[in-house]
Amino acid sequence: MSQLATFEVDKHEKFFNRFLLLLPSKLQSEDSNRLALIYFSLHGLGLLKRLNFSKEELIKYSQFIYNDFLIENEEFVAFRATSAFKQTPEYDFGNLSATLFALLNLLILESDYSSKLNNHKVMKFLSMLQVKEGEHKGSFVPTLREVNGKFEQYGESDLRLCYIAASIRHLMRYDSLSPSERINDIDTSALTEFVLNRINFSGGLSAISDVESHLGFTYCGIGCLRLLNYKFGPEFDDTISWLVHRQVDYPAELYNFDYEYHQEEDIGSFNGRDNKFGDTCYSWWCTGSLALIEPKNLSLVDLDRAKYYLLNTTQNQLLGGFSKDPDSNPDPYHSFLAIASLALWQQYEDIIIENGATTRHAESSSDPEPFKFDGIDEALVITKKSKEFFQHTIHY
Ligand code: GRG
Repeated sequence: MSQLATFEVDKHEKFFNRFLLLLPSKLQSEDSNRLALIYFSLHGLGLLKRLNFSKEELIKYSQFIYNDFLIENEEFVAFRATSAFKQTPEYDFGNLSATLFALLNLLILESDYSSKLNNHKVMKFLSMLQVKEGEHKGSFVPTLREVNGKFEQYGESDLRLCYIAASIRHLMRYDSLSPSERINDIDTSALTEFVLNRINFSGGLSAISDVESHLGFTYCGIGCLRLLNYKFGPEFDDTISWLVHRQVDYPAELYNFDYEYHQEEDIGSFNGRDNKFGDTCYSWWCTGSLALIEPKNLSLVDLDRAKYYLLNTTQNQLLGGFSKDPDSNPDPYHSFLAIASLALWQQYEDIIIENGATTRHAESSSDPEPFKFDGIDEALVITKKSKEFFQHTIHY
């Protein structure tokens, strides 16, 4: 491993600010993911400790989220994915992931959403989306549609939506209310059971039963359980092992033959499933999952190599940001998750070193002081500052 590349904090700051100002035309089709793109950029800047909005700007941007995305009717409160259909009510519905990203954006914009959003009505939306029977019982669908004046569930369920629902429930503080106060609660036992049933023989989790385990879904299952206060025990040992084996390594003696997925520069990265190339985002989905089960699990992977992959292979030294792999352009999703990973590893550095793995080896004594990130909450994937704002300001 040659010397670690510098972390280009100023360029990353500019990169996220550019995306907040203007989306490239290439991302036109991502309009319905606008709240997610804003989330990656705002929390990315937050982790860099470079979110420097004035009070007026914080209010103005929060107002934009309430005005353009909030849907409130007699039954429920939710956020829409795109304001494009605001004027056409027949297509204008609340969306589960938009609701989560709106709330996470409001937290970092320091808006006390508990004074504006009725938590029972948000939970009503969640309850309406939870699957009540059949093989997907306990899981969630993404949205509702109106048929003959009645709402019905619309879309396919999967583990991402389970994680998103558990996050929203936590943000509505339903886990700190007494059972009699939780008037619109979801069925948390059915949700827990649905997630536990997605664990495959390999230890990884899949979107639906008996299909290939995938790291993104594995994070979502583990994150969902953590947000439901599940206590992880030895039943997750195989999952830990599967997670550790997501890190790509190609010892030359093993790969002297022609192996389709052999790519020297992938060493240290993580892949999403067996026999796939490494990808920046899986640095987060893997090490975030390991930390959610127990932070000392982070010492089971080689974080020196992992850091080298991000800083030297997918960091864009010219434009700022991080790309999916060395051949792609940087984008907000991979940039945020690379920075979230680096912040997580720094946050648990003492535990990692105590348990025998080092992250300090990668830095020589002549290197300048490493950049200090804000902390990260590995369950909600938000800055420590936003988590503190939630704890101190959001009361229901
Ligand atoms: C709060 C950060 C945050 C997220 C919310 C949406 C979500 C929760 C998590 C997404 C988890 C994730 C990455 C799921 C995997 C989705 C999927 C089907 C990936 C497969 O994509 P391929 O086949 O990738 O392009 P690989 O690397 O497997 O080839």
